[in-house]
Amino acid sequence: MRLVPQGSWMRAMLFVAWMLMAPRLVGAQAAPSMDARAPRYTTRGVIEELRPERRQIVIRHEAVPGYMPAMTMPFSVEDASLFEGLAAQQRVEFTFSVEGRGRHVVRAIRRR
Ligand SMILES: [Cu+2]
Repeated sequence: MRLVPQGSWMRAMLFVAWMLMAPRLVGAQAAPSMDARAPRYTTRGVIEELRPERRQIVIRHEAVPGYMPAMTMPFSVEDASLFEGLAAQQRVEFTFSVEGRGRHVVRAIRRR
């Protein structure tokens, strides 16, 4: 390593540190929510509509005791692989988490 004046070396180190940290900071903001404390519920329903381009599944779901009555609503999908093998009108059992701002995210889903 070439010897450089102290000030330049410090600046270089700060720059390297910034380069290492920046992608993580950006990643932390863009990363999908995965709060381990987010409440999760499992229920059953029927797929009304698949919206892979919007990362959504509209499900007519049964009542979720203590949380919400039966209704048709969109759920977010962060893991696109969950769409595989699904089709409209399928009966499913699924687990979703309740994230910030009332976002409901499908965490697991299977045909029944
Ligand atoms: Cu609902």
